[in-house]
Amino acid sequence: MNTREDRVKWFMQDRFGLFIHWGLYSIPARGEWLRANEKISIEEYQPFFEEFNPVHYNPREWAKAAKAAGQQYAVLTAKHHDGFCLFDSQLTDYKATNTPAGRDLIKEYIEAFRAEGLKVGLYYSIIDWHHPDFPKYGDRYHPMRDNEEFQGEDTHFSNYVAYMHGQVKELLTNYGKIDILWFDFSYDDMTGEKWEAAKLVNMIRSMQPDVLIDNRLGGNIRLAEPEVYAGDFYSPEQIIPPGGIVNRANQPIPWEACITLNDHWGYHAKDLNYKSPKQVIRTLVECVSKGGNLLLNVGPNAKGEIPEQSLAILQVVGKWMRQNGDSIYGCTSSDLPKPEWGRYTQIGNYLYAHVYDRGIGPIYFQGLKGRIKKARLLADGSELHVETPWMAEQYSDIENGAFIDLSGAVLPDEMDTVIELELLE
Ligand code: FHN
Repeated sequence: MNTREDRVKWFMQDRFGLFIHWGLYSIPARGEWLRANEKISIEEYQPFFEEFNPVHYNPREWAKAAKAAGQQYAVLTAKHHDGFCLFDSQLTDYKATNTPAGRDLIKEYIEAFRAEGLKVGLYYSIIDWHHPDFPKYGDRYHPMRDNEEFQGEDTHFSNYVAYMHGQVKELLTNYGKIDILWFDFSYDDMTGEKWEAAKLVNMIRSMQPDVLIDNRLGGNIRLAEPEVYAGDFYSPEQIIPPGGIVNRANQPIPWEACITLNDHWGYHAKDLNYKSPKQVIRTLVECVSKGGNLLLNVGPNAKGEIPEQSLAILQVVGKWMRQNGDSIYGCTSSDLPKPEWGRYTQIGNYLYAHVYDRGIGPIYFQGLKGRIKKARLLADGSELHVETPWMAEQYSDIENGAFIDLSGAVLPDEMDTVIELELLE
């Protein structure tokens, strides 16, 4: 019986993944919540099913872009809240193989990303606004939540639960080894055993014991003895937990922050509010400096193309990762206090100083006097010298501090200049 600690080893090493939100909602191009936000009925949404034909869908290109960005795994929406299945499920007709696309988009994604050496995850919405037995009127989010036509409707939620479990079984049966099952999301009383989550997870573990599961089936992953369905990692969204995530015994637990590149998960044609490559790099560093992962999202359009703006950001991030990936992969938090000029990540006796603020004079390393065996600029491997310059003699912490004088008034990389410090054992 493998443990969570066994299962998450690769996850804690890989640190950086690609989230992909894609489906029928890419056609109206107003984000994946448009049915709920605009109270769109199944009938009003049906034209997008009739039309869906991503003629430029080439997941190998997606995989190459992710790999070049330094991402080590990916998570693609197999089914989002609208209930549309990108995979060839035998339990519904509401699937990509029945649209003009006529293909199993998940099969192609998994084959392509595996071929590029990336691990493959599947996002699966436990919410389903298409299934007839999912609660509608009075539900907190359902597109028909206020439509009195559905008041008193006779639904059989157990039918939906059986359908949901059956689809998860399909995903774990028909596509080989799946590395992550990313369930989304529980709310109000729609949580835990409402989904028959223990039975679901026991089935998952019997089929693919190594698959990672997020914490959105319900339960409390921070308990000393979490429920079987509480998951393998915590999944903060659009936020980085200030001090990382610990359980009730104050022990760090695996976590992954999922963050959009603009302000929407699914494709939104008018949302051009993209983060800069610098923001993405510093977000990734912050996650790792707090013991977590970053799952960075793209929302491909109706043609199956990742937006150019997203690709451009990923390319810049990838260049930085090629030079500085050692300060991310397998790294975690340091016990040292956060320095004024940036952040630390660490793996064993290698401490990585992520310098954001050049400041004036030498870079000051509190508490590291006599502890640094070697210092290198990570990007090019050039030697840096640890020495106490004259001006520090009178005005700085020469008792406990170490100093590195980066020549010049500007940093070699204003996004994040990384100094590799090999510490004495
Ligand atoms: O409702 C979803 C949303 O569409 C998106 O999939 C995010 C990604 O984590 N999860 C839910 C919102 O918390």
